[in-house]
Amino acid sequence: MRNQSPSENLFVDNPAYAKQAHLWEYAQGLPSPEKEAFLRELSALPVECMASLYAESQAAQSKQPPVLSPAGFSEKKSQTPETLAFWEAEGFALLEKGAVAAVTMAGGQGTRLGFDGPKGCLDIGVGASLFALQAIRLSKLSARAGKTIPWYIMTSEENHPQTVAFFEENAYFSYPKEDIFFFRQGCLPLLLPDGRMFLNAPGRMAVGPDGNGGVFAALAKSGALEDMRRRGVAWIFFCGIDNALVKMADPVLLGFVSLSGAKGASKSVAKTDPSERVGVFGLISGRPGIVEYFELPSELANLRDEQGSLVYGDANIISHVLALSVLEEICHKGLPYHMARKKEPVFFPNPANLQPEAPNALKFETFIFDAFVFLDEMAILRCERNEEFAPVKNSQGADSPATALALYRALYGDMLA
Ligand code: UD2
Repeated sequence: MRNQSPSENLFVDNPAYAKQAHLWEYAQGLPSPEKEAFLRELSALPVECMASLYAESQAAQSKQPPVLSPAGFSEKKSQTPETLAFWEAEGFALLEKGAVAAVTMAGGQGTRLGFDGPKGCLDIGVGASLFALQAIRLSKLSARAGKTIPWYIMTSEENHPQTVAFFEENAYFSYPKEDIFFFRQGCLPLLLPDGRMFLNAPGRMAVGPDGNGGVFAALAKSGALEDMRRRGVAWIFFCGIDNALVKMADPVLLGFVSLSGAKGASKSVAKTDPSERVGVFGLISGRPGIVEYFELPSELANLRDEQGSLVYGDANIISHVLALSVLEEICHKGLPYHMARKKEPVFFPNPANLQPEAPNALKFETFIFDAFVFLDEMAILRCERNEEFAPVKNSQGADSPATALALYRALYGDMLA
């Protein structure tokens, strides 16, 4: 099936395809060779997978929420200078051995930002793009360690060409080209509320990146995981592209996890208020995990302890470290899918809606932090928000380039750091 166009009887015999029969009709209206090309694209789409995801999403409304309990954390500001220096020295020893890789997950569509192009190309106003800031930070660490940190950058099908071109136009920000590895994540079709796949432009199926949890399969499939093994990597630092203060491959975090005995660690910051759009750490049915902001019941989001602090107050800032051995286990396991509603132009089927004003499509994605369930323990290091977290999510208001710039300037002034 994968290597040939679907025949009409597939749309009659296979229930998963029957729901997508409108796409067969659309193809019949195309002149050759567009028709053959479209049917070939259709044959490569995971139609059965989408049918089961849709069925699960319809049943999910009745699903019991997870049993959540608070996760312990270590607070960075409570540590003595000697302890922090010890963690940092341990982290640098790993960097000097070449035992650490950095992975930037930059395949998101950045819809809320409204920026035309990959989000990493955006300069929030410091005189360098978000990609450049990460390159500067990795370069400084590599120089201090005397060893270049291999840097793996996840892109999506949609933003891959622009991302690579941006690095080439900027001479890889003086980072050794042989130590930068771009790899594409997978993509999935979006669905209309009735479960049908659709086109967002003439001849173009509406598809999107499969979530930052797609990083594991993409690392394995692209050869990046093998490249890490070949380089002797033992620990992998994961971050997003949209935190202007991210401490790339932070030696303190690396030492913290290496000395903790855990095979994974992550940074948190104290959540500002119950409604903040961040995932929160916790134990989900006793296993390490994070509950995403749009899945945390409001009574838990608002739950406070006797001191008045939020019980689920450790916000995820996407600064994770995982042992390579854990990665090799995760890459062969599936992660659960989460469904979100988003605005997506609909060209076909009718009624066409090329500028939806409200979310009109279902998007399915996996989350990197769902892999934490495979860890017996996740060491959490609660850090200071003003030193570590300046999200760039929205074009205006909270978590915007302007708020991130103010946080950046407060910490670094006019320096590029
Ligand atoms: C993310 C976290 C959330 C919170 C918040 C803080 C996840 C799943 N959620 O929410 O818990 O901490 O950030 O800033 O991590 N990305 C990809 N491929 C994709 C989707 C996303 O590479 O298919 C990247 C994206 O480029 C960005 C990061 O993952 O660097 C997070 O983006 P998001 O939009 O998925 O998550 P967000 O901001 O809603």
